[in-house]
Amino acid sequence: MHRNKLIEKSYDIAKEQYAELGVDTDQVLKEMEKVVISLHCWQTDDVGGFETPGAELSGGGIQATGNYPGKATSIAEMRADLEKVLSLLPGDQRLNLHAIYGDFAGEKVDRDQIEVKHFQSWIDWCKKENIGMDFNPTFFSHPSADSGFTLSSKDEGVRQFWLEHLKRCRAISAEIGKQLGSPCVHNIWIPDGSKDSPIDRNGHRAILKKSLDEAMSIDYPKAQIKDAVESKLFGIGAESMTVGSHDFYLGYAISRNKLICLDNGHFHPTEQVGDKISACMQFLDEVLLHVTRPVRWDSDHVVILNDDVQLIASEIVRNNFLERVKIGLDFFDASINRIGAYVIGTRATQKAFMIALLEPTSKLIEMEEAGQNFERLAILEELKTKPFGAVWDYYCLQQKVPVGLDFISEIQQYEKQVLTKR
Ligand code: RNT
Ligand code: ZN
Repeated sequence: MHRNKLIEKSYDIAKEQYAELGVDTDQVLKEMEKVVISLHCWQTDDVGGFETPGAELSGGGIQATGNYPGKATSIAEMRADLEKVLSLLPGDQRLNLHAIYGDFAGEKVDRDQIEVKHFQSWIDWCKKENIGMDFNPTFFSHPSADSGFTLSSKDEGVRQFWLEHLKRCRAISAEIGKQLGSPCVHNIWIPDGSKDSPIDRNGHRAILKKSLDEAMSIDYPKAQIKDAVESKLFGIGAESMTVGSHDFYLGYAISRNKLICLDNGHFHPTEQVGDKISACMQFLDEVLLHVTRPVRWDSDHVVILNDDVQLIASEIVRNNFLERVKIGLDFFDASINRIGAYVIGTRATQKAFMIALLEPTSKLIEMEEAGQNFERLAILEELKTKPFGAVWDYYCLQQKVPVGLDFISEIQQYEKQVLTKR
């Protein structure tokens, strides 16, 4: 009780301090309702999936490292973990599921055979949790992806197999969106590329374009499915060429009216995804984000509140793009408690949006237009030491989720009671 009083008192003081800068913190708390984060299911089990018992992530230029105990090994465990995560997060979330996580009930169902029925229990779970659901075809961890090419393969049999997978995933996504009454963001990422310099880059890109067009020729209402395409610079074992590069997919998304998925682990280290948003928005209706943290060769460390994520959030908020940007997360760290990884990464992303909302943007633009750039910089620096934490804590209190570090003990307890028994 005493603690809650302190949080409220701190908030009142923070409110006054932000008001001096022209920022209304109560309004910011309301605006946070628009920050909906799609929780990627694959941090629960290191991208293993449930196609076969004990499946592991393999191939595709992505890798989960670490062997921290307690990973989810069944749908029931995964749902329990996600429910725990949801209970520790303020605000609204969605579920982002990969095709390898279907409810296959012990049956071997290959990727070109999946149907809505394999995902019905997930749709029902989302209904129960009152959340929306997003979906992804899985073009890795499969023998037909071993050559390094899927939708861009020159082997027509391989290409047809993956094309069928993609078509089915779109049909499943549309049904998800229909049943849940919220458009399902269906994101296509393929690992296609090559270790050494190929001669026929163009050939593979032409095949990818053809495959995508063939799959997209089936029309679904936008109220049910929103297709996104995700680029990458390189992957492990695909260092010399990635078929689905940023140029390729930006062109594709613009010409086909699709979403571009910007994963901030997929660019040259000095490129900023935050800077790309307003560029893409001139030509696209919507953008999907994969918020992550690249570290050296890895593109998928747990998100923390850093400058990259902050610029992404600030650019979205400054330009009123919240309704046009779908926010997904993409990281998988198997070396720490996985529930902890989710909570830290999601909260860090939410914090970045809250900090962005706590900016007196119009005042800063006025200064910028008047050439008052020293004043602009002074305010930006001052904002860094304003009591953001007090607003954040109050938000968590208001949302009835653990404040400050209180989630640590909850996760430790869950680890002791549930995770270590797996
Ligand atoms: C891989 C992409 C992709 C995957 C998920 C599992 O580099 O970022 O989004 O991480 O599909
Ligand atoms: Zn991604």
